[in-house]
Amino acid sequence: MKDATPAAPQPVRLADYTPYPFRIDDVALTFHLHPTATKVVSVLTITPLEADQPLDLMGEGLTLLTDADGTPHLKIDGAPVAFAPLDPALPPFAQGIRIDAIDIPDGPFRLTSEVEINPEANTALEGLYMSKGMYCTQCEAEGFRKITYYPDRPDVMAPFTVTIDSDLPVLLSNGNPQGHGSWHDPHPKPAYLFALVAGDLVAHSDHFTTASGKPVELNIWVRPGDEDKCAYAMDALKRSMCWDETEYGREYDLDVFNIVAVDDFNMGAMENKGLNIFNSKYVLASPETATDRDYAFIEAIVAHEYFHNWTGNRITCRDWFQLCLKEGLTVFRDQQFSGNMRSEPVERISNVLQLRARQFREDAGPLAHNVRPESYVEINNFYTATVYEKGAEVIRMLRILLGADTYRAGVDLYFDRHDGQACTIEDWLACFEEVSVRDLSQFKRWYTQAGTPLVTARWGVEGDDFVLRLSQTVPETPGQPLKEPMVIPILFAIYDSGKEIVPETLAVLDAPEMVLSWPMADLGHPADATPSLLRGFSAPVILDAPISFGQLLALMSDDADPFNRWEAGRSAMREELMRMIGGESAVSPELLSTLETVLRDTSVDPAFRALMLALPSEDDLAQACVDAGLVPDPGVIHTKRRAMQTAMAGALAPELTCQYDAMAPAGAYSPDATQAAQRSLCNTCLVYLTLAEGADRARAHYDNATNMTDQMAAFAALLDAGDPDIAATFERQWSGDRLVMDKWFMVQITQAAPDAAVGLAEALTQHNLFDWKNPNRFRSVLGGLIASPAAFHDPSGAGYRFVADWLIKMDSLNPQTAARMSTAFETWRRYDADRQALIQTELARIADHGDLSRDLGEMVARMRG
Ligand code: B3K
Ligand code: ZN
Repeated sequence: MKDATPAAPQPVRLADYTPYPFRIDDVALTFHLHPTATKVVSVLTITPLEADQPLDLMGEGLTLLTDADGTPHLKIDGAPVAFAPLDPALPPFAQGIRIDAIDIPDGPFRLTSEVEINPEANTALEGLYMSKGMYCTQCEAEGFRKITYYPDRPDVMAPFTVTIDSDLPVLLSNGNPQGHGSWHDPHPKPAYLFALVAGDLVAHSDHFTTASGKPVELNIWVRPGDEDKCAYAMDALKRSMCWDETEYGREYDLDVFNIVAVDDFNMGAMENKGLNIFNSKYVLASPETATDRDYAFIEAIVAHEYFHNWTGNRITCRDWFQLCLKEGLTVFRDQQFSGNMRSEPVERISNVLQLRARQFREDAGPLAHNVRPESYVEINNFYTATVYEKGAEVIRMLRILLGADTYRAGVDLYFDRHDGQACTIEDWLACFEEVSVRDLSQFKRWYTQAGTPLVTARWGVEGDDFVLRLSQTVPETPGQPLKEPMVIPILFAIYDSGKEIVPETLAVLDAPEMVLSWPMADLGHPADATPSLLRGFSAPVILDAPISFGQLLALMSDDADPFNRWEAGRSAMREELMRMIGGESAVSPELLSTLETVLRDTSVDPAFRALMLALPSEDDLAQACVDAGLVPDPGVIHTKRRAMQTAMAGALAPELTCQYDAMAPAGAYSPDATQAAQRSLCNTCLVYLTLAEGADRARAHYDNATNMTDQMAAFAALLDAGDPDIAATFERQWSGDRLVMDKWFMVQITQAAPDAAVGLAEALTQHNLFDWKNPNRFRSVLGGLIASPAAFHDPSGAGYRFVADWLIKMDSLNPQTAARMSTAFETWRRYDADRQALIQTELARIADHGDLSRDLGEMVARMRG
């Protein structure tokens, strides 16, 4: 289904915000469900807040029904009312309708409308749609307008009553049940949190009693046959409910909390009030079908959506520019939760890996934008790593700067003051200014300036002092040539010969430069004082610190901060790889022996050791080339990275074998962090050992695997080793399991030789199980290729053409999914002139394709610059 939008859609601007001039006191909706002709009856009780204002209601693709006499069914207090299209250049069903001020009563009135919609034809998966015979909805950000005429904006909050008329056995909506198919949600909510689900579903049920003694019924609804895969998600839900009570003092507020798993979903999950809807990938898990990583995602996403009940639902966003108000905060809360449930350092490292891979990449290219953007064409394009992950980093910094207690006091004040409201970043920061009695206006620049700050650190002995000089710059980003200094919390310590000579300290860099110094005498005249900077990654910045290779190896062994220990290892590996990319062949024996020492240290968490053994990604190395003033060659990067892996495998083989054996699973599978950590080290060793010794061990590992984590690791290793039969063997076993087959599609591409991957991806799109209308399956194949830079950037341009062809095709069906995938091209300026020209050709081909969606159109225009 295409959006009927004008050729050049106008941007929406933060500066143009005006409040809605009406209050919606009550919403009563009745759905007569039908796959192709669902009738939606809406009764709105409305109070005008300002005199002489027209009533604007958004609506897209709605057929307004008529009474027997042909009068359109749009009535005020029972009488038909005249209306005009919201945009005079478009028909009323394109964007919405306006009722002239003259036809609006002075006091409260009832507006009724009856519309028809076609869920089966809704391939965009926004609004009311069908997924395998089941009705479901996705309304954030602006999907409710595809269901009924309504002021579909987050600052319009109302209580909803919903009646669902259908023969299907399970009929769900928000709030508390009032009998079969009837629901009442007493908490005023914006329309984007509306949800409806109807289908032949079964529940995995449980219950929870809140801290104040209120019983809550919990259900996870799935298709029959999947009910035995819900236990972990349910456990994660109960732990999340408990955690929010103890850590943030937040209790659940309805009698029932429902989660529904759907196969066709544009993203991970959605926090609809009392009725979370999830991509089945983030609910369903059994040891045989889900990896440890899948379990960790399920835990984090169940928590994330549950935490939105307060940060997002009870307190929502005034407008979509404030999206980070709910998303940054909720990501921070889910990161805290996962850190508490699992290993804090391992979680932090994983978060930073993700931040750098997605957000730093975004910030460095044409799609860079503020954590709080100031204009958009299609809001769905701003559910980005910047809004989510950098938004979470901003809150983490606030907590570091103010301290945990003041942070908690500020959040408490925010909940007290703003419960039931639609708020702004200004409202949020004002709470912290009040409790801390500090001026946060400079800190607010984290919301209003795009780009990753560069912090430069230099140090040395000056006279009788040891001096540390810190400075900052923020790079130019699209539309923002000049930047002001940020407030950057830098946690650091100073080391000398493996000893901490300055304990952990917080420096707040809020000017272009700052100087810190210590009398050498007070430090005991260190011979080689080295700072361990930005501990725990205390700010989302790029650090330029000239730590020598030898000092990096020392910090890799000695730094008391686990994050910086890992970071030192990563920097040492990156330096080594950059030397190899520059033409050197040998891997430093000192680095190899330091890695061996780390690997052997059984006092350290195995998951941490596994992370220490992982090399920077090919995409990281491409950026490292750019930072070093070089043009990255993805093929060379791939070859050199592999050479380093092979060298590590050869040099560390005896210790890798010891650890592989020591980490071998004992007892029944459990997805807990302890066992998952052991498997992660075991399987990391397996990958290296397959490189060193050939495929026999991986084959045995595959045959003996009792869970998907081990099977998948062995499968990937065997593919990498060129096993000719393993893909077919795996397929025979799992062709009936959709989620497992998503992995099968993806991993074949990521493990393929770069010159074979595009051909393989093409062949896989011809496979009878390649259902491109299913976003998970589409992402498996396209995402697999994009995640393999040497293949995607093949000098022939075949990777670019393949992706562009599919973006064009997907755009006509599901613009959101197409637009999201288009970020594959965001780094095009990094590459050589030939690749740039090839990418430009593809971007132009997409842009010139007639009938482009607002979503993909905006993305391509921004990327072309
Ligand atoms: N709030 C949703 C995301 C909605 C995306 C709309 N394109 C999921 C989440 O962040 O929890
Ligand atoms: Zn969220």
